Amino acid sequence: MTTPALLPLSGRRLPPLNLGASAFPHHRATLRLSEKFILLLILSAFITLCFGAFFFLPDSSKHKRFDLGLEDVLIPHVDTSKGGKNLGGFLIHGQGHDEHRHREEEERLRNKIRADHEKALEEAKEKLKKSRDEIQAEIQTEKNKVVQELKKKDSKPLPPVPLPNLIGINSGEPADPDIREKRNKVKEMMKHAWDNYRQYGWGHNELKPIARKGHSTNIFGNSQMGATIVDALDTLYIMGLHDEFREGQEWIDKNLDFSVNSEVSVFEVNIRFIGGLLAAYYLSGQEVFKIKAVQLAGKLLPAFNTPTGIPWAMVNLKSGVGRNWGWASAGSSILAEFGTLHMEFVHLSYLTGDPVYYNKVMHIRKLLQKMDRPNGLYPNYLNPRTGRWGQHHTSVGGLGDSFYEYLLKAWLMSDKMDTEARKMYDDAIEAIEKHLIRKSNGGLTFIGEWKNGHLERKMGHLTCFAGGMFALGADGSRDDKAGHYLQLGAEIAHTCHESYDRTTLKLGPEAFKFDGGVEAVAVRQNEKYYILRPEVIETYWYMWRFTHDPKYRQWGWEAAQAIDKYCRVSGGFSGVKDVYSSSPTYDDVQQSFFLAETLKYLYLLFSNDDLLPLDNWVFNTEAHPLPVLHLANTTLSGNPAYR
Ligand code: DMJ
Repeated sequence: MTTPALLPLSGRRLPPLNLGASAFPHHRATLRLSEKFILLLILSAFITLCFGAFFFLPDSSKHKRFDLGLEDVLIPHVDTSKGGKNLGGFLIHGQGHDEHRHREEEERLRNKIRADHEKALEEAKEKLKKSRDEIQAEIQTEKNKVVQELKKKDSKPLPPVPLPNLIGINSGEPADPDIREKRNKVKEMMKHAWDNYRQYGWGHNELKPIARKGHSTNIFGNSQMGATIVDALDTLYIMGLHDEFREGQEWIDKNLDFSVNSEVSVFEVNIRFIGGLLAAYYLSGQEVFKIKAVQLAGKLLPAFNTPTGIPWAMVNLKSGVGRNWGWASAGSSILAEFGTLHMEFVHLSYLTGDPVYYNKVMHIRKLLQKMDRPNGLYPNYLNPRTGRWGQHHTSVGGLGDSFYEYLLKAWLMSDKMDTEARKMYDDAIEAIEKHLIRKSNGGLTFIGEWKNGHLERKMGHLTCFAGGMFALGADGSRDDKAGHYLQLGAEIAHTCHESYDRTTLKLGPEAFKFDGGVEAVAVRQNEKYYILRPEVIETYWYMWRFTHDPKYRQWGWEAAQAIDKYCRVSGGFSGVKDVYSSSPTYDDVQQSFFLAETLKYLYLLFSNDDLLPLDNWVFNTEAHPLPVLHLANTTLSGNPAYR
């Protein structure tokens, strides 16, 4: 019987090879030469091994015992009649009797090896009878088994950790019908954003609401990591959108895979994915989120392999190779990126009991503490190879912002135990007030940018988050200046509201100036866009929580209405290119932070304060709530096993 020759993968046809009837009497071999060669090699290696084992087994007469895991030496027994001694319930046999037993045992083993050998030969013969497809299918099955095993190993439950006090995750319903209605409207907007993403962009990072398809940018690398799903989870949860939450959880469980050849932003992945997963874990208690967060964190760790330990901006999740953005001053890492890892990394150490994450972020802090700061300011750029500052540019907006935020929040998150972080925050804010914060001619307080000894009188939308930060840091401030910082927060909130109010759409531009008669207005065309950013609403919410001044709810409602009127399209929500134009064009992107932050802060603004109270929760820079860790009298690790 002959079978047709197989076509090798290379496409070159090889003649069939007959291994000979003596080796395989009933079958003429029809495998490729290379396959046969490999099989023969394996076979001969196996035979050599068996014979080797057979002849070189230890000689039992020279040894009192050889332990093959058999019960030949210590046998639980109490019968002492055959010359053995009973020691504590185990019988130790006399020597003559032993030798006889060992000879028998040796014979038994020889027979076993012979039988195994013959069985293996039979199996190998069987294998050669199979077609190439059958063999490949078997190999694939084996591979799948290994992958499954690895997956199981990877998703092993982590050691249980006592969860911190999770207060206020299901509350916040306002009694006032007007406020309730506004809150419901925000929830409806969330549903519109989610449903359209669900329908047109599911699994993609973001949505193009006009083209009605998936969207992504280089911060997420080149793979579909479902950024919107992960970013939106906790908002869905607090809004009580539990079916949607479950859909997201299911997608994450089945599809979120970090073993991809994709170069991602360490900062963005940390704040959106790790922050989002951790918050979802704390709110829902579902292990899958914690496991995924830890898996992902493991993939980010190679980014820290730099001469200084200051991480690269980007890392390839598969290879672990890191690098920095081409545009960043002389190959520098960015302050707001490497300085915005602390909250998530401390929680990772808490949940896993593994100090590796904590050590990484504390190393960054120690390094920064040792460095000279021009005018007490932190420049935005730091070279991870040399450990020297790059261009002397300081900003509380883009490139700097969340570094300051995380100093304050590290202190809050540690139940105010991390006084080192608080001191760094106080020092930094003092220098910022001195050099960057000014009042415009029209009386608007603004935060400018410091560029090589010169103050640029321009403020970014991103900088508007600082109003909320000043208010949040007021309590506990140096020299008891709580009133001063709450006031500063209110002034920034007012300025940012003006930047919205002075536009046609009542939505804020990306950046606005305080120069030559211009007050809180964008001048350059490429700074007139609004991309669904949260910072101004974020500040309204913090100010509302600390003052309960109704104007903050009023301002928040104005923003919500403007978003609904000008950014809502039938396929979701889109950014607009010019907030001063009465017929705006869309940028056709529904940013994941719109669901994570903008809509969450709006919802919280129209909820009672008992929803995620600030004494118990600290929001990461992507608005993902993480619980305060009450670490007094304990170590960082929440797991008693590590204490
Ligand atoms: C968000 O991803 C985060 O708030 C980040 O800190 C900076 N800005 C965007 C939204 O504007």
